[in-house]
Amino acid sequence: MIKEVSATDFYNIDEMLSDEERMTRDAVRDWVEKRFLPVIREHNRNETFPVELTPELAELGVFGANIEGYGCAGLNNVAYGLINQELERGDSGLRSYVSVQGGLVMYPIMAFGSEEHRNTYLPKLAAGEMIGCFGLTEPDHGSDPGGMKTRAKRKGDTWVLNGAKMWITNGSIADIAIVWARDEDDGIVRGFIVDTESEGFSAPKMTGKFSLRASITSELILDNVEVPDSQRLPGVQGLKGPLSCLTQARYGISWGAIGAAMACYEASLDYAKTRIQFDKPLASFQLIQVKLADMVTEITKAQLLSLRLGRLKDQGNFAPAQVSMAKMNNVNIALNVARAARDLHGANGIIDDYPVIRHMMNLETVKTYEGTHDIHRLIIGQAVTGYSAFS
Ligand code: TGC
Ligand code: FAD
Repeated sequence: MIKEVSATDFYNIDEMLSDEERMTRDAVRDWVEKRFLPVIREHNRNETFPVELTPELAELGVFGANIEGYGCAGLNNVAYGLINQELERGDSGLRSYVSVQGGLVMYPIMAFGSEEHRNTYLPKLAAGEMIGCFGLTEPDHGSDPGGMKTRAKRKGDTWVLNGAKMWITNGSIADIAIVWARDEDDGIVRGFIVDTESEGFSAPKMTGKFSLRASITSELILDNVEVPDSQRLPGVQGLKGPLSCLTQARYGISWGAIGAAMACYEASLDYAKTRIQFDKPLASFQLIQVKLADMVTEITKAQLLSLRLGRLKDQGNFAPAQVSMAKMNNVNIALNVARAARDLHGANGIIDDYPVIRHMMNLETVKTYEGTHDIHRLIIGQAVTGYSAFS
Protein backbone atom coordinates (compact mmCIF):
# COMPACT_ATOMS: atom_id res chain seq x y z
CA MET A 1 0.00 0.00 0.00
CA ILE A 2 1.27 3.48 -0.90
CA LYS A 3 2.02 5.68 2.11
CA GLU A 4 -0.29 8.66 2.35
CA VAL A 5 1.08 12.17 2.67
CA SER A 6 -0.24 15.11 4.64
CA ALA A 7 -1.66 17.88 2.48
CA THR A 8 -0.29 20.49 4.87
CA ASP A 9 2.99 18.85 6.00
CA PHE A 10 4.02 17.03 2.86
CA TYR A 11 7.52 16.10 4.05
CA ASN A 12 6.67 15.38 7.72
CA ILE A 13 8.68 18.40 8.78
CA ASP A 14 6.88 18.20 12.13
CA GLU A 15 9.08 15.20 12.93
CA MET A 16 12.16 17.40 12.59
CA LEU A 17 10.96 19.75 15.34
CA SER A 18 11.44 19.30 19.08
CA ASP A 19 8.47 19.12 21.45
CA GLU A 20 9.22 22.64 22.65
CA GLU A 21 9.30 23.96 19.07
CA ARG A 22 5.97 22.30 18.25
CA MET A 23 4.36 23.53 21.45
CA THR A 24 5.52 27.09 20.83
CA ARG A 25 4.16 27.00 17.28
CA ASP A 26 0.85 25.53 18.36
CA ALA A 27 0.37 28.07 21.17
CA VAL A 28 0.92 31.00 18.80
CA ARG A 29 -1.27 29.43 16.10
CA ASP A 30 -4.07 28.96 18.58
CA TRP A 31 -3.81 32.55 19.81
CA VAL A 32 -3.78 33.95 16.26
CA GLU A 33 -6.87 31.96 15.35
CA LYS A 34 -8.83 32.89 18.45
CA ARG A 35 -7.73 36.45 19.13
CA PHE A 36 -6.32 37.95 15.94
CA LEU A 37 -8.19 36.53 12.95
CA PRO A 38 -11.58 37.76 14.22
CA VAL A 39 -10.37 41.39 14.20
CA ILE A 40 -7.91 41.64 11.31
CA ARG A 41 -10.45 42.48 8.61
CA GLU A 42 -11.64 45.66 10.31
CA HIS A 43 -8.10 46.75 11.13
CA ASN A 44 -7.01 46.12 7.57
CA ARG A 45 -9.93 48.19 6.30
CA ASN A 46 -9.22 51.04 8.71
CA GLU A 47 -5.41 51.07 8.43
CA THR A 48 -5.04 50.42 12.16
CA PHE A 49 -3.20 47.87 14.29
CA PRO A 50 -4.86 46.23 17.35
CA VAL A 51 -2.41 47.64 19.90
CA GLU A 52 -4.75 46.50 22.68
CA LEU A 53 -3.56 42.93 22.00
CA THR A 54 0.01 43.85 23.01
CA PRO A 55 -0.24 42.47 26.60
CA GLU A 56 -1.49 39.15 25.25
CA LEU A 57 1.39 38.96 22.78
CA ALA A 58 3.78 39.68 25.64
CA GLU A 59 2.13 36.95 27.71
CA LEU A 60 2.78 34.54 24.82
CA GLY A 61 6.46 35.50 25.07
CA VAL A 62 6.87 36.54 21.44
CA PHE A 63 8.78 39.81 21.93
CA GLY A 64 12.52 39.11 21.65
CA ALA A 65 11.72 35.41 22.09
CA ASN A 66 15.23 34.28 21.05
CA ILE A 67 16.98 36.56 23.57
CA GLU A 68 18.30 35.00 26.82
CA GLY A 69 17.50 36.75 30.11
CA TYR A 70 16.07 40.24 30.75
CA GLY A 71 12.52 38.86 30.87
CA CYS A 72 12.78 37.26 27.40
CA ALA A 73 11.73 33.69 26.57
CA GLY A 74 15.23 32.52 25.53
CA LEU A 75 13.90 30.15 22.85
CA ASN A 76 16.07 28.72 20.10
CA ASN A 77 16.02 30.24 16.61
CA VAL A 78 13.78 27.56 15.12
CA ALA A 79 11.09 28.18 17.75
CA TYR A 80 11.54 31.91 17.12
CA GLY A 81 11.12 31.29 13.39
CA LEU A 82 7.97 29.26 13.96
CA ILE A 83 6.54 32.14 16.01
CA ASN A 84 7.09 34.42 13.02
CA GLN A 85 5.48 31.86 10.72
CA GLU A 86 2.35 31.65 12.85
CA LEU A 87 2.05 35.41 13.32
CA GLU A 88 2.27 35.97 9.57
CA ARG A 89 -0.33 33.26 8.92
CA GLY A 90 -2.47 35.89 10.61
CA ASP A 91 -1.11 38.95 8.85
CA SER A 92 2.27 40.34 7.77
CA GLY A 93 1.47 43.44 9.85
CA LEU A 94 1.26 41.31 13.01
CA ARG A 95 4.62 39.69 12.29
CA SER A 96 6.08 43.13 11.52
CA TYR A 97 4.86 44.48 14.86
CA VAL A 98 6.65 41.68 16.68
CA SER A 99 9.76 41.31 14.50
CA VAL A 100 10.60 45.02 14.57
CA GLN A 101 10.37 44.95 18.36
CA GLY A 102 12.56 41.83 18.66
CA GLY A 103 14.95 41.94 15.70
CA LEU A 104 15.39 45.66 15.18
CA VAL A 105 14.95 47.18 18.65
CA MET A 106 15.71 44.53 21.30
CA TYR A 107 18.52 42.92 19.30
CA PRO A 108 20.65 46.10 18.93
CA ILE A 109 20.11 46.95 22.60
CA MET A 110 21.19 43.42 23.55
CA ALA A 111 24.12 43.25 21.12
CA PHE A 112 25.40 46.85 21.12
CA GLY A 113 23.88 48.50 24.20
CA SER A 114 25.43 48.95 27.63
CA GLU A 115 24.39 46.75 30.56
CA GLU A 116 22.35 49.70 31.80
CA HIS A 117 20.54 49.91 28.44
CA ARG A 118 19.73 46.19 28.62
CA ASN A 119 18.41 46.40 32.16
CA THR A 120 16.41 49.56 31.46
CA TYR A 121 14.78 48.61 28.19
CA LEU A 122 14.71 44.87 27.52
CA PRO A 123 12.32 43.80 30.32
CA LYS A 124 9.84 46.55 29.35
CA LEU A 125 10.08 45.73 25.64
CA ALA A 126 9.62 42.01 26.37
CA ALA A 127 6.55 42.82 28.49
CA GLY A 128 5.09 45.03 25.77
CA GLU A 129 5.10 47.94 28.21
CA MET A 130 7.28 49.79 25.76
CA ILE A 131 7.18 49.71 21.95
CA GLY A 132 10.15 50.51 19.74
CA CYS A 133 10.85 51.37 16.11
CA PHE A 134 13.94 51.30 13.88
CA GLY A 135 14.86 54.29 11.75
CA LEU A 136 17.27 53.56 8.93
CA THR A 137 15.50 54.30 5.63
CA GLU A 138 15.28 57.91 4.49
CA PRO A 139 13.29 59.63 1.75
CA ASP A 140 16.36 59.64 -0.55
CA HIS A 141 18.11 56.50 0.71
CA GLY A 142 16.41 53.10 0.82
CA SER A 143 18.51 50.32 -0.68
CA ASP A 144 21.64 52.41 -0.10
CA PRO A 145 21.47 53.30 3.60
CA GLY A 146 25.15 54.23 3.45
CA GLY A 147 24.06 57.46 1.76
CA MET A 148 22.03 58.57 4.80
CA LYS A 149 21.71 62.31 5.38
CA THR A 150 20.59 62.22 9.03
CA ARG A 151 23.35 63.83 11.06
CA ALA A 152 24.53 63.65 14.68
CA LYS A 153 26.63 66.52 16.03
CA ARG A 154 28.37 66.06 19.37
CA LYS A 155 28.18 68.96 21.83
CA GLY A 156 29.86 67.95 25.09
CA ASP A 157 27.84 65.11 26.62
CA THR A 158 24.94 65.59 24.21
CA TRP A 159 24.34 64.74 20.57
CA VAL A 160 22.11 66.88 18.37
CA LEU A 161 20.23 64.87 15.73
CA ASN A 162 18.82 66.34 12.52
CA GLY A 163 17.21 64.58 9.59
CA ALA A 164 14.23 62.56 8.43
CA LYS A 165 13.48 58.86 8.26
CA MET A 166 10.67 57.38 6.18
CA TRP A 167 8.59 54.19 6.02
CA ILE A 168 9.19 53.41 9.69
CA THR A 169 7.08 50.57 11.13
CA ASN A 170 5.49 51.43 14.52
CA GLY A 171 6.97 54.96 14.34
CA SER A 172 3.89 56.87 15.59
CA ILE A 173 3.18 54.44 18.44
CA ALA A 174 6.76 53.92 19.60
CA ASP A 175 8.15 54.96 22.98
CA ILE A 176 11.71 54.68 21.75
CA ALA A 177 13.32 54.83 18.33
CA ILE A 178 16.63 53.26 17.36
CA VAL A 179 17.94 55.99 15.06
CA TRP A 180 20.99 55.60 12.84
CA ALA A 181 22.80 58.85 12.01
CA ARG A 182 26.15 59.92 10.59
CA ASP A 183 28.54 61.70 12.93
CA GLU A 184 29.09 65.15 11.46
CA ASP A 185 32.69 65.25 12.61
CA ASP A 186 34.18 61.89 11.60
CA GLY A 187 31.50 60.61 9.16
CA ILE A 188 30.92 57.38 11.14
CA VAL A 189 27.39 55.93 11.38
CA ARG A 190 26.24 55.67 15.01
CA GLY A 191 23.11 54.31 16.67
CA PHE A 192 21.04 56.11 19.30
CA ILE A 193 18.15 55.14 21.55
CA VAL A 194 15.89 58.16 21.16
CA ASP A 195 12.99 58.88 23.52
CA THR A 196 10.09 59.72 21.20
CA GLU A 197 8.89 62.34 23.73
CA SER A 198 12.08 64.36 23.09
CA GLU A 199 11.63 67.93 21.95
CA GLY A 200 11.99 68.22 18.17
CA PHE A 201 11.00 64.57 17.54
CA SER A 202 7.79 63.86 15.65
CA ALA A 203 6.44 60.78 13.84
CA PRO A 204 3.53 61.51 11.50
CA LYS A 205 1.64 58.44 10.35
CA MET A 206 1.78 57.64 6.62
CA THR A 207 -1.62 56.81 5.14
CA GLY A 208 -2.91 55.53 1.81
CA LYS A 209 -0.98 52.26 1.74
CA PHE A 210 -2.56 49.46 -0.29
CA SER A 211 -0.31 46.93 1.44
CA LEU A 212 0.46 46.16 5.10
CA ARG A 213 -2.55 48.26 5.99
CA ALA A 214 -2.84 46.74 9.47
CA SER A 215 0.56 48.10 10.43
CA ILE A 216 1.47 51.62 11.45
CA THR A 217 4.03 53.16 9.12
CA SER A 218 5.47 56.61 9.85
CA GLU A 219 7.97 59.28 9.03
CA LEU A 220 10.41 60.23 11.76
CA ILE A 221 11.35 63.90 11.85
CA LEU A 222 14.39 64.89 13.91
CA ASP A 223 14.64 68.64 14.32
CA ASN A 224 17.55 69.47 16.64
CA VAL A 225 16.71 66.52 18.89
CA GLU A 226 19.09 66.43 21.86
CA VAL A 227 20.18 62.95 22.94
CA PRO A 228 22.54 62.35 25.88
CA ASP A 229 25.73 60.46 25.00
CA SER A 230 24.57 57.82 27.49
CA GLN A 231 21.84 56.95 24.93
CA ARG A 232 24.33 56.15 22.16
CA LEU A 233 24.79 52.42 21.45
CA PRO A 234 28.41 52.04 22.53
CA GLY A 235 29.07 48.57 21.11
CA VAL A 236 29.07 49.30 17.40
CA GLN A 237 29.94 51.90 14.82
CA GLY A 238 29.62 51.96 11.07
CA LEU A 239 27.01 50.55 8.71
CA LYS A 240 27.51 47.04 10.03
CA GLY A 241 25.49 48.13 13.10
CA PRO A 242 22.15 48.53 11.32
CA LEU A 243 22.97 45.80 8.79
CA SER A 244 23.52 43.27 11.61
CA CYS A 245 20.05 44.09 12.92
CA LEU A 246 18.64 43.51 9.45
CA THR A 247 20.17 40.03 9.41
CA GLN A 248 18.11 39.18 12.51
CA ALA A 249 14.86 40.58 11.16
CA ARG A 250 15.36 39.09 7.69
CA TYR A 251 15.75 35.67 9.30
CA GLY A 252 12.34 36.08 10.98
CA ILE A 253 10.78 37.28 7.73
CA SER A 254 12.01 34.16 5.90
CA TRP A 255 9.80 32.12 8.25
CA GLY A 256 7.00 34.65 8.35
CA ALA A 257 6.50 34.58 4.58
CA ILE A 258 5.97 30.82 4.79
CA GLY A 259 3.09 31.47 7.18
CA ALA A 260 1.39 33.83 4.73
CA ALA A 261 1.89 31.25 1.96
CA MET A 262 0.43 28.49 4.15
CA ALA A 263 -2.65 30.59 4.89
CA CYS A 264 -3.20 31.14 1.14
CA TYR A 265 -2.56 27.51 0.24
CA GLU A 266 -4.86 26.13 2.94
CA ALA A 267 -7.61 28.58 1.99
CA SER A 268 -7.19 27.47 -1.64
CA LEU A 269 -7.32 23.78 -0.80
CA ASP A 270 -10.49 24.30 1.17
CA TYR A 271 -12.04 26.46 -1.54
CA ALA A 272 -11.10 24.03 -4.34
CA LYS A 273 -12.78 21.14 -2.51
CA THR A 274 -16.01 22.99 -1.84
CA ARG A 275 -16.53 25.21 -4.89
CA ILE A 276 -18.51 23.36 -7.56
CA GLN A 277 -18.27 24.32 -11.24
CA PHE A 278 -19.35 22.18 -14.21
CA ASP A 279 -20.96 19.86 -11.61
CA LYS A 280 -17.57 18.99 -10.07
CA PRO A 281 -15.40 20.44 -7.32
CA LEU A 282 -12.68 22.77 -8.60
CA ALA A 283 -10.19 20.39 -6.94
CA SER A 284 -10.96 17.74 -9.54
CA PHE A 285 -9.74 19.81 -12.49
CA GLN A 286 -6.18 19.26 -13.66
CA LEU A 287 -5.26 22.94 -13.89
CA ILE A 288 -6.42 23.52 -10.31
CA GLN A 289 -4.44 20.52 -9.07
CA VAL A 290 -1.33 21.89 -10.80
CA LYS A 291 -1.75 25.17 -8.92
CA LEU A 292 -2.16 23.37 -5.57
CA ALA A 293 0.77 21.03 -6.30
CA ASP A 294 3.02 23.99 -7.14
CA MET A 295 1.96 25.80 -3.96
CA VAL A 296 2.66 22.89 -1.61
CA THR A 297 5.95 22.12 -3.37
CA GLU A 298 7.27 25.67 -3.01
CA ILE A 299 6.07 25.91 0.61
CA THR A 300 7.80 22.63 1.49
CA LYS A 301 11.08 23.78 -0.10
CA ALA A 302 10.86 27.10 1.76
CA GLN A 303 10.21 25.31 5.08
CA LEU A 304 13.28 23.13 4.60
CA LEU A 305 15.41 26.16 3.71
CA SER A 306 14.39 28.10 6.82
CA LEU A 307 14.64 25.08 9.09
CA ARG A 308 18.21 24.40 7.93
CA LEU A 309 19.04 28.09 8.35
CA GLY A 310 17.57 28.07 11.87
CA ARG A 311 19.66 25.07 12.86
CA LEU A 312 22.78 26.78 11.46
CA LYS A 313 21.90 29.95 13.35
CA ASP A 314 21.53 27.97 16.57
CA GLN A 315 25.01 26.57 15.99
CA GLY A 316 26.27 30.16 15.49
CA ASN A 317 27.41 29.03 12.06
CA PHE A 318 25.51 31.05 9.46
CA ALA A 319 26.28 33.87 7.02
CA PRO A 320 24.20 36.96 6.15
CA ALA A 321 24.13 35.83 2.50
CA GLN A 322 22.37 32.61 3.59
CA VAL A 323 19.75 34.75 5.32
CA SER A 324 19.40 36.77 2.10
CA MET A 325 18.69 33.60 0.14
CA ALA A 326 15.97 32.50 2.56
CA LYS A 327 14.35 35.96 2.74
CA MET A 328 14.48 36.40 -1.04
CA ASN A 329 13.24 32.93 -1.96
CA ASN A 330 10.56 32.53 0.69
CA VAL A 331 8.97 35.94 0.15
CA ASN A 332 9.03 35.39 -3.60
CA ILE A 333 7.36 32.00 -3.42
CA ALA A 334 4.84 33.33 -0.90
CA LEU A 335 3.87 36.13 -3.28
CA ASN A 336 3.53 33.63 -6.14
CA VAL A 337 1.40 31.34 -3.93
CA ALA A 338 -0.77 34.29 -2.90
CA ARG A 339 -1.27 35.38 -6.52
CA ALA A 340 -2.21 31.83 -7.56
CA ALA A 341 -4.57 31.60 -4.57
CA ARG A 342 -6.18 34.89 -5.57
CA ASP A 343 -6.78 33.52 -9.04
CA LEU A 344 -8.10 30.16 -7.76
CA HIS A 345 -10.69 31.95 -5.61
CA GLY A 346 -12.17 33.67 -8.68
CA ALA A 347 -14.16 36.77 -7.74
CA ASN A 348 -13.97 35.74 -4.08
CA GLY A 349 -10.23 36.25 -4.41
CA ILE A 350 -10.63 40.00 -4.47
CA ILE A 351 -12.90 40.40 -1.46
CA ASP A 352 -11.78 40.50 2.17
CA ASP A 353 -14.23 37.79 3.26
CA TYR A 354 -11.30 35.57 2.29
CA PRO A 355 -7.70 36.17 3.44
CA VAL A 356 -5.91 35.81 0.12
CA ILE A 357 -6.11 39.35 -1.29
CA ARG A 358 -4.91 40.81 2.04
CA HIS A 359 -1.91 38.44 2.12
CA MET A 360 -1.20 39.09 -1.54
CA MET A 361 -1.14 42.83 -1.06
CA ASN A 362 0.90 42.56 2.16
CA LEU A 363 3.54 40.46 0.46
CA GLU A 364 4.27 43.28 -2.00
CA THR A 365 5.66 45.18 1.00
CA VAL A 366 7.48 42.16 2.39
CA LYS A 367 9.18 41.76 -1.00
CA THR A 368 10.44 45.35 -0.74
CA TYR A 369 11.35 45.92 2.89
CA GLU A 370 14.36 44.55 4.72
CA GLY A 371 16.21 44.59 1.38
CA THR A 372 14.34 44.24 -1.89
CA HIS A 373 14.25 40.95 -3.79
CA ASP A 374 16.89 42.20 -6.22
CA ILE A 375 19.17 43.58 -3.48
CA HIS A 376 19.22 40.08 -1.95
CA ARG A 377 19.99 38.54 -5.35
CA LEU A 378 22.94 40.92 -5.56
CA ILE A 379 24.10 40.04 -2.03
CA ILE A 380 24.06 36.37 -3.07
CA GLY A 381 25.79 37.36 -6.32
CA GLN A 382 28.54 39.04 -4.32
CA ALA A 383 28.91 36.00 -2.05
CA VAL A 384 29.38 33.61 -4.97
CA THR A 385 31.52 35.81 -7.24
CA GLY A 386 33.47 37.94 -4.80
CA TYR A 387 32.45 41.11 -6.70
CA SER A 388 30.19 43.75 -5.15
CA ALA A 389 27.60 45.09 -7.60
CA PHE A 390 27.09 48.09 -5.31
CA SER A 391 30.44 49.84 -5.57
P1 TGC B 1 28.88 47.12 2.55
O1 TGC B 1 30.13 47.89 2.20
O2 TGC B 1 28.63 45.84 1.88
O3 TGC B 1 28.87 46.86 4.14
C1 TGC B 1 29.14 47.88 5.10
C2 TGC B 1 29.59 47.17 6.38
O4 TGC B 1 28.53 46.35 6.89
C3 TGC B 1 28.93 44.97 6.92
N1 TGC B 1 27.74 44.19 6.53
C4 TGC B 1 27.00 43.47 7.37
N2 TGC B 1 27.14 43.24 8.68
C5 TGC B 1 26.21 42.46 9.26
N3 TGC B 1 25.14 41.94 8.60
C6 TGC B 1 24.97 42.17 7.29
N4 TGC B 1 23.90 41.67 6.65
C7 TGC B 1 25.93 42.96 6.61
N5 TGC B 1 26.05 43.41 5.32
C8 TGC B 1 27.17 44.15 5.29
C9 TGC B 1 30.08 44.85 5.95
O5 TGC B 1 30.91 43.78 6.26
C10 TGC B 1 30.76 46.20 6.16
O6 TGC B 1 31.47 46.14 7.38
P2 TGC B 1 32.87 46.92 7.57
O7 TGC B 1 33.35 46.53 8.92
O8 TGC B 1 33.75 46.44 6.45
O9 TGC B 1 32.54 48.37 7.44
O10 TGC B 1 27.69 48.15 2.39
P3 TGC B 1 27.04 48.80 1.10
O11 TGC B 1 26.90 50.26 1.37
O12 TGC B 1 27.79 48.38 -0.14
O13 TGC B 1 25.55 48.21 1.09
C11 TGC B 1 25.35 46.87 0.90
C12 TGC B 1 23.82 46.53 0.86
C13 TGC B 1 23.18 47.09 -0.38
C14 TGC B 1 23.77 45.03 0.80
C15 TGC B 1 23.10 47.00 2.11
O14 TGC B 1 23.24 48.33 2.34
C16 TGC B 1 21.65 46.59 2.16
O15 TGC B 1 21.36 45.53 2.73
N6 TGC B 1 20.65 47.39 1.63
C17 TGC B 1 19.24 47.14 1.82
C18 TGC B 1 18.70 48.11 2.87
C19 TGC B 1 17.65 47.49 3.75
O16 TGC B 1 17.50 46.29 3.82
N7 TGC B 1 16.96 48.31 4.48
C20 TGC B 1 15.99 47.82 5.43
C21 TGC B 1 15.53 48.93 6.36
S1 TGC B 1 14.70 48.33 7.80
C22 TGC B 1 13.27 47.68 7.25
O17 TGC B 1 12.98 47.56 6.12
C23 TGC B 1 12.38 47.24 8.32
S2 TGC B 1 10.90 46.58 7.79
C24 TGC B 1 10.31 46.25 9.29
C25 TGC B 1 9.09 45.42 9.34
O18 TGC B 1 9.21 44.14 9.46
O19 TGC B 1 7.97 46.00 9.41
P1 FAD C 1 14.81 51.95 -3.72
O1 FAD C 1 16.07 51.68 -3.00
O2 FAD C 1 14.63 53.31 -4.33
O3 FAD C 1 14.65 50.86 -4.86
C1 FAD C 1 13.72 50.99 -5.94
C2 FAD C 1 13.95 49.82 -6.91
O4 FAD C 1 15.29 49.87 -7.42
C3 FAD C 1 13.79 48.45 -6.25
O5 FAD C 1 13.21 47.56 -7.16
C4 FAD C 1 15.25 48.02 -5.99
O6 FAD C 1 15.40 46.59 -5.98
C5 FAD C 1 15.96 48.64 -7.18
N1 FAD C 1 17.38 48.90 -6.90
C6 FAD C 1 17.91 49.74 -5.98
N2 FAD C 1 19.25 49.69 -6.02
C7 FAD C 1 19.59 48.79 -6.98
C8 FAD C 1 20.82 48.28 -7.50
N3 FAD C 1 21.99 48.66 -7.00
N4 FAD C 1 20.76 47.38 -8.50
C9 FAD C 1 19.57 46.96 -8.99
N5 FAD C 1 18.37 47.40 -8.55
C10 FAD C 1 18.39 48.29 -7.55
N6 FAD C 1 12.73 51.02 6.78
C11 FAD C 1 13.24 51.21 8.04
O7 FAD C 1 14.35 51.71 8.21
N7 FAD C 1 12.50 50.86 9.14
C12 FAD C 1 11.26 50.32 9.05
O8 FAD C 1 10.64 49.99 10.07
C13 FAD C 1 10.70 50.12 7.74
N8 FAD C 1 9.43 49.65 7.60
C14 FAD C 1 8.84 49.65 6.35
C15 FAD C 1 7.48 49.36 6.23
C16 FAD C 1 6.86 49.41 4.98
C17 FAD C 1 5.39 49.19 4.87
C18 FAD C 1 7.64 49.65 3.82
C19 FAD C 1 7.01 49.64 2.46
C20 FAD C 1 9.00 49.92 3.93
C21 FAD C 1 9.62 49.95 5.20
N9 FAD C 1 10.97 50.32 5.35
C22 FAD C 1 11.49 50.50 6.62
C23 FAD C 1 11.73 50.77 4.20
C24 FAD C 1 12.29 49.64 3.32
O9 FAD C 1 13.35 48.99 3.95
C25 FAD C 1 12.72 50.26 1.97
O10 FAD C 1 11.51 50.60 1.29
C26 FAD C 1 13.54 49.30 1.15
O11 FAD C 1 14.83 49.10 1.74
C27 FAD C 1 13.72 49.77 -0.30
O12 FAD C 1 14.08 51.11 -0.37
P2 FAD C 1 13.27 52.13 -1.34
O13 FAD C 1 11.82 51.94 -1.08
O14 FAD C 1 13.85 53.47 -1.13
O15 FAD C 1 13.55 51.63 -2.81
